Amino acid sequence: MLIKSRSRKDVRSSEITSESLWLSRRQLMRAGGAALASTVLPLSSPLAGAAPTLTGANTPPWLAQMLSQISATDHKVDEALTPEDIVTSYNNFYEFGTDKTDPRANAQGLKVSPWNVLVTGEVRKAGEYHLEDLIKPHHLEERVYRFRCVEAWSMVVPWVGIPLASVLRQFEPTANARYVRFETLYDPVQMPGQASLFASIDYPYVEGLRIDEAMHDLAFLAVGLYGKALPPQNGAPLRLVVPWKYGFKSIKSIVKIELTEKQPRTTWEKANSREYGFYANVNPSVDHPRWSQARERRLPNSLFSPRYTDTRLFNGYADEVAQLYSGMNLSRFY
Ligand SMILES: Nc1nc2c(c(=O)[nH]1)N[C@H]1C(S)=C(S)[C@@H](COP(=O)(O)O)O[C@H]1N2
Ligand SMILES: [Mo]
Repeated sequence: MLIKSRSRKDVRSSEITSESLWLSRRQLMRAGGAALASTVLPLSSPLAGAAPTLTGANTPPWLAQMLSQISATDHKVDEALTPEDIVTSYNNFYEFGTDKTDPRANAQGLKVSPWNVLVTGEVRKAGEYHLEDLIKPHHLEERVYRFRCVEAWSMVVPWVGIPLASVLRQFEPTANARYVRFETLYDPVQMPGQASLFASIDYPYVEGLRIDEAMHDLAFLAVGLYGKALPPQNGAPLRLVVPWKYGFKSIKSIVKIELTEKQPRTTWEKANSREYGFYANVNPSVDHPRWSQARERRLPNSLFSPRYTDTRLFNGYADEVAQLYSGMNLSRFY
């Protein structure tokens, strides 16, 4: 994860959707969802046919249906949302290239439906699941989380999904399950970054959590953002969101979930364990070997409006998660 100097075009003002505009669109969508729910229209009806403007053209019907009934929750922050156009155009998804604009340019062909997730290891209900069978038993909720990359930029994103714990419980973890290991799709035909001879990391991308971290209510599996299905560049159709950890823990396009007894080796730890640890908890007083973590740039920013803010311990979620790490030396377990 190199820090690259970015040009001001990354934050063109024309790309910025105002929060009020987004909110009014959101209300429209809720209204549409309520209408759908009360009249029980067949999915082939003209009204359902109009849905793609709200949910995205490649959204499978089961997901479109669930997205029309998102429940809001208490998980909000008192900060402005990062505009949707920034969230979906300034990305890290090395499978599609290492420049921030590469994922949006190169990921649009990713086939996200049907999508299977292999569940293995220390679970009673191992097997290969259709994504919809994992998601449909639940209710989608919206969670507005701060999102802090190890590269010292941050966003505020309205994710849509379900708590990771609810999904993990479906698999009935055994008493030996002490960690959860996640894997991204490996498909060099669809993911040109995986075919590159100059790939800077090993594929498939692997991430992991301790079981108590994974079971924490804030750990979230996202299938959408801004009320719509996840765009490919943001990790469609299923990605992890762990708001108190650096962004690289939030693995995208998950095809495998394994419950393990031993701590999994993760991609960035393998690439450079001195710079990227397994825990990767956001911590302003533990610097990256090559830069300070004391502050962050809140996107969208520019040369003339850098929008620096102080980074907070556990990204501002210390009240919720600090007890997971009581007694641990956070400089040693970074
Ligand atoms: N498979 C995969 N997952 C990934 C990455 C990646 O390169 N490949 N990048 C990570 C990093 S470094 C960050 S900051 C976030 C970025 O998520 P976003 O593009 O949705 O903001 O995804 C994380 N998940
Ligand atoms: Mo990141």
